[in-house]
Amino acid sequence: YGPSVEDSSAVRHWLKANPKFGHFINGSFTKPGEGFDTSDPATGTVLARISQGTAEDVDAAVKAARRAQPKWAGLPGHERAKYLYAIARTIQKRERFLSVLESMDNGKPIRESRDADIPLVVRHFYHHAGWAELMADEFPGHSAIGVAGQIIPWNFPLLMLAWKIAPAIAAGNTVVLKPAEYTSLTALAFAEICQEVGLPKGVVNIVTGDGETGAAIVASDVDKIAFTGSTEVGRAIRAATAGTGKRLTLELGGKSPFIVMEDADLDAAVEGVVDSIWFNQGQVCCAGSRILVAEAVAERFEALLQRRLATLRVGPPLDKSTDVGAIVDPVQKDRILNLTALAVSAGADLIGGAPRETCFIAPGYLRQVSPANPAWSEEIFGPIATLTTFRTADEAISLANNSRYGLAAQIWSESATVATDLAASVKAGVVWINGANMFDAAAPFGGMRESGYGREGGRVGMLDYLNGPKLPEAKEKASP
Ligand code: TXE
Repeated sequence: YGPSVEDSSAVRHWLKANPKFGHFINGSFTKPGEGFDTSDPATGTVLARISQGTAEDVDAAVKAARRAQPKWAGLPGHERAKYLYAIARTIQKRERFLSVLESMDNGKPIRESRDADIPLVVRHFYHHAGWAELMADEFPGHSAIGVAGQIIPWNFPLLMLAWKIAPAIAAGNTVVLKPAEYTSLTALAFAEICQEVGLPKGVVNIVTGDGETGAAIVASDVDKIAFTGSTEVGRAIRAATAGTGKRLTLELGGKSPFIVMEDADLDAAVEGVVDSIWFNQGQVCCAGSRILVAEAVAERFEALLQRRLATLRVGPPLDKSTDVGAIVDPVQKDRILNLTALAVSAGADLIGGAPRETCFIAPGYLRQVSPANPAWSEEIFGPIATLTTFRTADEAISLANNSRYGLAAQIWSESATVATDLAASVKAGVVWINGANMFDAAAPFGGMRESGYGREGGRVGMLDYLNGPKLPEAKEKASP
């Protein structure tokens, strides 16, 4: 490792002091129980041992959250805000530590955890501190739901935690959150931050474990479930909560179209592909995984795309010059390779996309993918896009909407009229024009169709953590 490799000694020191983690319940860590190892996917090295949460652990966490909730909700909004500000500030001070920890546990390039994940986490807590302060004025007649059970995936571990916890506690709820089994470490570091800022006991509880622990949270005495993860598990959770009276929001998979019109700035669109499907090794729910390009410019676009693809550096996540890091786990790597092989046997051409050592896969894309190819509809969730050409705008729309999903869409065109007309016809929760993966704490994010329902971020996201009248559209105003 040369000088471009981020220093990981602070994280190694922390892991040495904490070889085994318990759960974070009622303000303290429990004794570590039976569990599993969490590893660095780039090297296969075991980082720590994580406890497998049982139904009893979940029950203890829910009880702690239940006890803490009335007092937490009863605090004036500006008092709750103080804690969110303190959390944001502490994460900001520990940005480097948390970025390194995230990259080691998840495999994402340090440049991404340092420049995208952790700054967005900080922004999310600052933003929601603002909502806590404004609660009484902005949400009159509303009250917190109670205790929220929150289950998150491994692709943006600390950021998904922030998306779930910040609005919930700003609104006066208390939470029991389960991180994904591959990536529990930043959630546990977050639990330490909650202790450090003196967050009242029981407001945030973290129970680690796999899908069984998740199912125990769904079955427990919580008032709401917020889930981000696979469509299959989302469906199971919907069935399990039906008829229970629990509120539910689901943010599930996607197969989002990336539409390149004839008049697009092709260089910019190529950078869009890099940011969209090769960012985070393609493990992004809203990745522009279906590239649809106008036939008239397809050849030129592909030439540029292949030239750019050849410059991407696949390498150690902690190396600051790495563009593409490791896939989160060998299971996910196999899944990506199997889906890609299936697409090739159905007639697609694979450009790039070769497997490398441990959990690495080179970025790539599949050409000549028709809607009959399994790669058209299956979420590969890796650095492999599909590419299909179209002739007219109508055809682009019908291809874009030919999906069971509806999470995001991207449109590349130099004409505002063409782009906004298309945007209105595409079925997606979010449409980006001449841009990719643009997130902000003030902008609600969520899906349509089998991508789920509910929104996270901004005013609309707050309403998913409140009981009370739905606010009229006219009440929409600038966020804090
Ligand atoms: O997801 P799971 P997996 C998609 C993506 C990926 C595939 C499989 O296509 O390749 O899903 O990934 C918890 N009740 N996405 O298997 O299982 C689990 O412990 C309650 C897209 O990792 O859905 C983890 O905390 N919870 C997605 C979380 O659900 C359960 C991000 C997500 O894991 C549970 C992740 C159960 N029965 C995967 N079973 C996105 N939209 O961003 C599992 N869990």
